Amino acid sequence: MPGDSANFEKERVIFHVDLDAFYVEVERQNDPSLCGKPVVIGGIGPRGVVATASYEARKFGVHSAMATTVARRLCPHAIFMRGNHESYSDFSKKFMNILREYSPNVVPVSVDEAYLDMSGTERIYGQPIEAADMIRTAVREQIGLPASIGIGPSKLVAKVSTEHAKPDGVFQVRQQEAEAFFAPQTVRNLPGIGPKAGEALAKIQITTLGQLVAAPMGSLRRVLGPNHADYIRRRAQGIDNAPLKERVAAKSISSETTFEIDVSSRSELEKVLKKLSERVGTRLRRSGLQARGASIKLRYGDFTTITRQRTFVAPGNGDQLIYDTANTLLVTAMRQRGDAIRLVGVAVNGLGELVTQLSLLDQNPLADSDTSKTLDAIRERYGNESITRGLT
Ligand code: TTP
Ligand code: MG
Repeated sequence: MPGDSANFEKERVIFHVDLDAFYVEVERQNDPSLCGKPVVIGGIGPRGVVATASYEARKFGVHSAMATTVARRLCPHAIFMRGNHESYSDFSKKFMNILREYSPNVVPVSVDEAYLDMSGTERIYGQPIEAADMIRTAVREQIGLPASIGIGPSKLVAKVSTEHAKPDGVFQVRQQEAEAFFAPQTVRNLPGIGPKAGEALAKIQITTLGQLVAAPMGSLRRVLGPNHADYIRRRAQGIDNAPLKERVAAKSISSETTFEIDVSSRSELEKVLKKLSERVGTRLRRSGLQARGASIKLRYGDFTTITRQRTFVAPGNGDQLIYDTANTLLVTAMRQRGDAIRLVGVAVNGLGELVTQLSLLDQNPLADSDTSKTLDAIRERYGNESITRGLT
């Protein structure tokens, strides 16, 4: 029947659901006097970093990952507070459970974000926009949090649509509209283009996705690498056939620094190690993960490189735990070889199974692959170099 074949060829309906100013809205549930006010959550010490800001504070330019001191300057009248991570995990779990009532295929990608395959649900929930409103209402009524939903024929298009849905809205882009929707956006808006690729593209005068699509393939291959260029170009055209769930090997999160002048002072190395540990810890917690161990990487002046690894007594994701472990490794390594160091790196590993412990993904038989999605989301945000596959 013609109707059936038309149905068969219909594009997928993928929802990307993301809570608005998640940490702030949880705090507002606990303390309604915070509603309507500029609120900044994050480290409040002199070296603290903003985890997130309410939309009232964002108007002043405050955003995630900014130094809190800068945020204070931009928005001095904001309420600054430390987060309450247990509460966020709790809300996250409830949020994911609500989503599971609407689709059997829910893939969490971070604490406040998930993909849902809503293909073929029109008979039950009506048009995608109506279904999205239903989900948003359910989330609002059951846990009090505002959610935004991007709707697209793929994860890629749905995710980018969410940015246009925010705050507290829905935005749908169909496959035939995707390329035109992407064209005026900056290349960094495309998940998959990290800071490094962004810079490399800017050097050849490519700043928008439309320019990327129009550029000669040869230039793209030179800048992005021969294999990656085709993939990125297809994505820039709004084409993404990736299934909702993909199995990827276990990963680690790492951060490293190369010194301009080789360093042999232990206190200076410890200072850097601390910063790197915090960076890694922030990414870990943000993605709702914990680690089983940490490692350090040291490169000496003569370019010999060593890595040293240690398992935590119990899994965790705190900065102090990561730093203490990394520092023990550093001290031991320095005792063995006291030469000046050119590069120092910190990584955490054994991330996979611990998502289940956080209860983010319970009831989900594919927890492992969902973990990798979380990592993908981080990689999309920070660029490929921030996350590497673990060797074990
Ligand atoms: P996001 O979904 O990126 O941000 P958000 O929910 O606060 O705001 P919106 O989605 O409306 O833009 O991240 C979810 C939570 O993760 C956020 O509330 C705090 C935490 N987080 C960090 O701790 N550090 C970060 O750099 C980012 C981006 C988020
Ligand atoms: Mg969010």
